[in-house]
Amino acid sequence: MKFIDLRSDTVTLPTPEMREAMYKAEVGDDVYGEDPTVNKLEEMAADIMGKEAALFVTSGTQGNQIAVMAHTQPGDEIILEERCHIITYEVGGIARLAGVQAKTIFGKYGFMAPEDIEAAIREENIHYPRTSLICVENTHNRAGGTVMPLDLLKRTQEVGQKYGIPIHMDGARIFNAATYLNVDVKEIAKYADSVMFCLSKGLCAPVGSMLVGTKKFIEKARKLRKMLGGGLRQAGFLAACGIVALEKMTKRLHEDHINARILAEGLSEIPGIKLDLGTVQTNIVICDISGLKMTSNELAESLYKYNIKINGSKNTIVRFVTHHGINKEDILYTIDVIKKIALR
Ligand code: TLP
Repeated sequence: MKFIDLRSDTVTLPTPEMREAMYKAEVGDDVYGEDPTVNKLEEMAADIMGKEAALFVTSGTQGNQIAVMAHTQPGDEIILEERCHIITYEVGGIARLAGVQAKTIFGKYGFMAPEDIEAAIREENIHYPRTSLICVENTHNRAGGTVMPLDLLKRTQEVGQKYGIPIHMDGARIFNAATYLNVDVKEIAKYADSVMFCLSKGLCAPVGSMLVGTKKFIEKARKLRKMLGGGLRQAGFLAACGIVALEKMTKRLHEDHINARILAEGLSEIPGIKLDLGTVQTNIVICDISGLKMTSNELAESLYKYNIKINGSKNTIVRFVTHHGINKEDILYTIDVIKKIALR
């Protein structure tokens, strides 16, 4: 039975080409640096992002956590947007693993104003922690897959440089951002000292993310990855899929963006659903269904009966994510079903 799975782009399955690449992959022990396929993927990733070096990590969460640990010392403070993934969905890891505290700032569309970042940077005072990192998320997941404008990124970088504070970008969906802006991904990555991006979301690889930065940063990150149990052995089987992801799958993301737009426009016409079309820039659609007098858990349950999966919760905010496994017919069917549920 086919399900239309709009819970996340993490549900994407490896393509036939990836399965083939896995079968044929040349592998070795990556902890010894001897897996040729992992080495190739890391070189490719660094090159694509315009950075000196890259590290294959098990997940986006691991990449972000390693980055925070590598850039900071326990007791430091780091600046992040209030709804970002690191704060919302990483199990409090920055407190537990890096031992840092968070200074969160609300940013319209998920992007902190450079003046607010500057105001939040601590001056020297015996009472204060040291501000040692600024994190940005691009695209911003909980703000609706929004893309950070390049001039805002540049101004954020300038604030970091003025105070000697590095910038880490959670670029889990950085290729969606590059697709939306129609720029080379380097044009985005150049504004951050380190970037984490995911192979296992819209790009369909089964496992893995990349962390990129300077050689020195990646050396430190490699050791931290080992400490966290992320030193994989014959990881080339996974890296082989990552290579296909980077060579092929970054070029089709506009299809997901078109489908998200169709879904958003369809939903925005349903009475009881509130949706800011301005936030629908990539493959994520977030709406508020409070007007339907149901929670998102209840909507999820109703949709499941029609073979549509979304993530539910006790509140009324609903997220839909389009990806390689979703086509236009799926989207039109989903709009029809939600209309039916809303009008009943
Ligand atoms: N996001 C997942 C869930 O964790 C919420 C999703 O379904 O969207 N940064 C961003 C911006 C992300 O959206 C995610 C995954 C991650 C980091 C973490 O990646 P993984 O899941 O590989 O740890």
